[in-house]
Amino acid sequence: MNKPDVSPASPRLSDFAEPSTRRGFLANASILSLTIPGVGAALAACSPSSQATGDSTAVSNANQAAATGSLMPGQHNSDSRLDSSLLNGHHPAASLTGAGAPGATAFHRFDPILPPLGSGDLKLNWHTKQVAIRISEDTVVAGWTFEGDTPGPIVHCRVGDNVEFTLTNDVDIPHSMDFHAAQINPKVAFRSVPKGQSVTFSFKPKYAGAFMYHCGTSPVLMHIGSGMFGAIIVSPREPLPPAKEFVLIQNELYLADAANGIRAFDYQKMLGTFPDLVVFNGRPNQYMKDPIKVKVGDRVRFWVVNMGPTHACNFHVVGEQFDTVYLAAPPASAIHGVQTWAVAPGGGMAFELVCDVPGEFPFVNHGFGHGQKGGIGILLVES
Ligand SMILES: [Cu+2]
Repeated sequence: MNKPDVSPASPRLSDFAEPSTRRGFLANASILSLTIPGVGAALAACSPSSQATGDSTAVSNANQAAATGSLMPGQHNSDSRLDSSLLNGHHPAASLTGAGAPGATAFHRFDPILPPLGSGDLKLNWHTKQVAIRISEDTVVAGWTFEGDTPGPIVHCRVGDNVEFTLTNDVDIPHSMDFHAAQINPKVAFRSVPKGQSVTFSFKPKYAGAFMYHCGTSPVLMHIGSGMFGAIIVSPREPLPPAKEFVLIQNELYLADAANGIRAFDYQKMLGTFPDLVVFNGRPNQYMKDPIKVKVGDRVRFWVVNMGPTHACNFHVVGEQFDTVYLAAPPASAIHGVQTWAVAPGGGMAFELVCDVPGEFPFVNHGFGHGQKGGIGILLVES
């Protein structure tokens, strides 16, 4: 985790809105229930109708969830798909936001397929955007993003490729970019940039692997926790065995109550480390409803990256064993015959399995307190 040289002002609710839509976004979002010093005043000044919920605590959240009875489903079925199917309904901590979120993006399934390699060097020109994102049928979140979605775009390159990256900040809050695949002076490359300015840097990944990228602007917890992250997958120069390759990015969501249909990210909850949702690729249970499909005989390679910001991803596939897990840069550090392996926050690893039999295989965070909060999907192996 880098520590940028620039110390931006404390983020404000008003920072969330583009100038042209500031009033509307304040009315709709009224939300950043942050308890960073100064934010409360900004809230009050900028949004008289806001419903500050900065006093949310893990305890009250637990009480709320318990009050719904939703953490005690009282259901059991020996079929793992059916067990996990209780997640297909409304999430315990997700208040209904329904259609009352004007301007929100339509729900889309985040494509987990690893993008193909390009012809060589990469030149990326990204912008920061603040977007109300529908992450499920009933939940819209107020996202801080790279390129308008969370996670941001999946980057795929090879060891030694030159990655030239430019970040332009279009919003009022300073932002930055920290690529874990880079070896570079963070004080220069990963510095925060204010609105209207850009930062450009280049790097050549030295190691293969699944790497995180994220905004590193202080407080980093809030910028990651609000959606500013993604994955860069670095393939080795010598190709790995042919496989169907997917990227799974785990992150936790700490959400304030809905205000006008939109749930802000709650910094106080982030500090409490008791998430409302733990998800793969930004949306709870999306691969339960629309599984990842492969064929019998396929080798599947999951590039698993854990954005955190705080908890581990204890990756496991029900009914399968990992043929190979690469503890570090593939193809080195391979271990075989693995049931579960933890990916640390800020870390990433490659997991391979060979689909010998057809069926529905749930991939889960086997820390089930988190798996039950949305960190689960289905690998559908078809004959
Ligand atoms: Cu940021």
